[in-house]
Parts: sequence; C-alpha cells; structure tokens
Amino acid sequence: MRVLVIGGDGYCGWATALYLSNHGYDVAILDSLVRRHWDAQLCVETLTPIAPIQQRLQRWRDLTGKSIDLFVGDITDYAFLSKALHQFEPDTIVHFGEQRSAPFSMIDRDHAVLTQVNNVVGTLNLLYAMKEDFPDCHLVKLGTMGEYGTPNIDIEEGYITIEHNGRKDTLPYPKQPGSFYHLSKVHDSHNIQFACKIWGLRATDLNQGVVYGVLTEETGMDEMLINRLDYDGVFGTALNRFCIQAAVGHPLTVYGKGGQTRGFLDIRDTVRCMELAIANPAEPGQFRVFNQFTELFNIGELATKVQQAGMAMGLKIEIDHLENPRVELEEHYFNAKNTKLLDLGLQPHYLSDSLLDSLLNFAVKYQNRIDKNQILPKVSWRR
Ligand code: NAD
Ligand code: USQ
Repeated sequence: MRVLVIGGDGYCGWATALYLSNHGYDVAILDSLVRRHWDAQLCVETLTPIAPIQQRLQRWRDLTGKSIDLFVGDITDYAFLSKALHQFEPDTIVHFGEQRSAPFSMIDRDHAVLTQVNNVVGTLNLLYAMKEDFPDCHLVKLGTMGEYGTPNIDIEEGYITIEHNGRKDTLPYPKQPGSFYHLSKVHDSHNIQFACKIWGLRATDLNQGVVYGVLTEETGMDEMLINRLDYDGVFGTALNRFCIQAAVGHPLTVYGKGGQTRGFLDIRDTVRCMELAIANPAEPGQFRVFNQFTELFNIGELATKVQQAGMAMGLKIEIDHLENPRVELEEHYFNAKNTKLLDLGLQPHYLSDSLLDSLLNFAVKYQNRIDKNQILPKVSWRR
C-alpha cells in the first residue's frame, strides 16, 4: 500500500513515516518545511538536533535499504499538491501538515489568519485533489481532542445521539474549541464531512490528544534519525515540557489551578494508531471519527508524576502555578470515550515510571541545548 505522509518532517509525521516504511508500506513524505522556518522566526530550537530532511532520509535508506520519496512544497499550493499526488499515486493520504500550536495561533491577528489559512485551505485543496483524481483514496486526517472543549457531559467519538422534542437523531458532537488553532481543526472536520457526503470520499478524522515521548523503534535506530522534541512556550506541550524543565532545574509550569484534564498518548501509540486507521479504511462516503488517546490526566497530576520521577533520579524539582495565559476551565468534568482504536487492536503503552525516566534522561542528555528564556509562556489569550 502506498501512503503519502503530509507533514512527514514533523514530530508525529516523521515517527509515522519511518514506522510505516519499516512495516512494509511504500511511503512518501510531503512537507513544506515551514515548521523549521517558524522555529527560526521564534528563535527556538527543538531539544534534539534534527538533521535536514534529505540527510534523515538518506540515513534511513543506508540503514534499512528502504527508500522514502520526498516532495518539498506547500499543500496550500494546489498545482504543487496535484502534481505530487499524480507522481506518487497514494492509496492513503495521512495528513499531519498543519500549524499545530494553540499559543502560536493566539499571538496576534497575523498568526490567527496564517493558522486558519494554512490549515483550512491546505485540507480543502486536498479534498478537491482527491475528488478530481483520487476519489477512492482514504484520507487519514489529524484532528484534535481539543475540538470538543470541556463539556459537562461524556465526550463520544465524533457523534452523539440526541432526543429532542420527541424526535431522535445522531449528530456531530458539539464543538467548543479553545484557540484559533483548535478552531481550524473544527473547520477542517466540517469541510471533510461535507466532502464525504457530497462526493463520496472516505475519511478518518483522528481526534488526537496531547502526544508525549520521543523515541520510537525507528527514530531510536540512529542519531541522524532523531525526532524533534519541543519545549518552548509556543510549541512545547505539557508533559514533554515538564520533563525538560525538570532536567534543567526550572520549576514546572502549571497554568492556573492545574485541574485541566486532557487525553494523552505515547508517540509509540500515535504511529500504531495511524497504521490501524490505514489498514482498516473508512467506507466510500463515510466520515469516521476516532478519539486517539490512551489515558486522561490532569496537568497538576502530571507535574507531580514528573516531580516524583525526577526526585528518584536525584533532581530537585519545584512546581509553580503560573497565572494562566489561556482562557480555559481549570477544574471541570472530563470523560471521553476512546474505544474505537482499542477495538481495532491498539495495545497502549500507558505512562509509566520507566517512560518518565527515559524522557528525563533524554532531556538531561541534551540539556546544553536548552534556552531557559524560551520556557515561560509569552502568549496571552486575553491580550
Ligand atoms: P509539527 O509541527 O511537528 O509537524 C507538522 C509538519 O507539517 C511540519 O513539518 C510542517 O513543516 C508541516 N506543514 C505545516 N503546514 C504545511 C503545509 N501547508 N504544507 C506542507 N507541510 C506543512 O506538528 P506535530 O506535533 O507533528 O503534529 C502533527 C499533526 O498532529 C497536526 O495536525 C497536529 O494538529 C496534530 N496533533 C498533534 C499533537 C501533539 O501533541 N503534537 C496532538 C494532537 C494532534
Ligand atoms: N499547560 C500547562 N503548562 C504548560 C503547558 C500547558 O499548564 O507548560 C496546560 C494548558 O493550559 C492546557 C493543557 O496543559 O490546559 C494542554 O496544553 P498543551 O500545550 O500541552 O496542549 P494544547 O495546547 O492543547 O495542544 C497540543 C498540541 C495540539 C493538539 C493538542 C491536543 O500542540 O496540536 O491538538 O495538544 S488536545 O490538547 O487534546 O487538544
């Protein structure tokens, strides 16, 4: 099976492309490399020294004998996208290629517009390209658990059955996203659902939770294959950030009360979820939604876990409750379903002491690359 991984130079995409290549899929990566450019603009670098994509792919070829095609370009450029699809002729398109930071999208008007144009137009172009020339191709699209927000009822997988005034229907689950980034994912979901309905396309929307960890079997094979690991206040995410903060003795940055609950998963499960979605495609005309996380944690609880694991290694770790730069509930009900990927055979790597140890050790190893000035959050939702 031929799989095009859009956003394959990024955190989830790189791990997924190598995993699929290693497991016998014929893989190509399409990426504009714009994430490297945004890092440079923000003056931040990933904790890990990532090699240029061409060198990464050359090393993968040298090590495994497997080659991964590369298309460098932007999916908001329809002519480029269409040409790349005709060259590679994918059976499945995995779409990670978006601006994925909530704080980035909240910097100012320019960043909100950039985020929504990049994400919504990119996905819409993809839908048109599929409708025109690849109507049977399966789109596996990364959404986010943040599309749902934090409602005071259980969160279902994409749809909810409602009885209203004596009538009953199954409808898209209500969306209450918390940033212009998360909103872009909601807009994508609506566009994809509509395209499946009118053109009979097949799509799976993976509402992924916060990903943590850095090593997968493939990215750990060689230093040149190392994955990115963001820790800065714009692109870094909760648990990864806490481990890296712990490694340099920075107090852990819990925003507000820390009762914010989210779905989380290990990057080793991200890659497996992608394979499960690809191997079990949606039907023509079907817009399928899976909630892609393995465990629920609140942020305060995660900070305490990192503190305990770090103390066991002899690190001294404090937890700070900073004024919350975001507008979000800090104590709330959160109970989301996640059975569909488990039903397809996902065997989760739950968060363990050994994972925290390995992430902390990883952070200690690269601690000299950390710029402590990039740790505190600088983007405010209210400004
Ligand atoms: P990332 O920033 O590391 O990677 C995204 C990649 O997409 C980058 O290499 C970037 O250059 C590329 N890209 C962006 N816009 C593009 C465009 N218009 N054309 C071509 N390439 C483009 O992000 P990530 O953490 O790997 O996230 C991947 C996807 O997974 C995103 O859609 C994100 O919303 C989703 N997701 C991520 C997480 C997480 O915790 N990292 C959690 C849930 C969902
Ligand atoms: N948080 C802290 N301290 C920090 C960082 C975050 O308390 O140092 C809190 C935030 O306020 C928020 C929660 O932790 O309540 C999650 O924040 P995050 O930065 O880890 O994740 P988020 O902004 O939601 O975005 C990330 C990815 C995004 C993906 C999303 C999945 O960047 O691409 O869509 O996780 S989810 O959170 O399920 O929507």
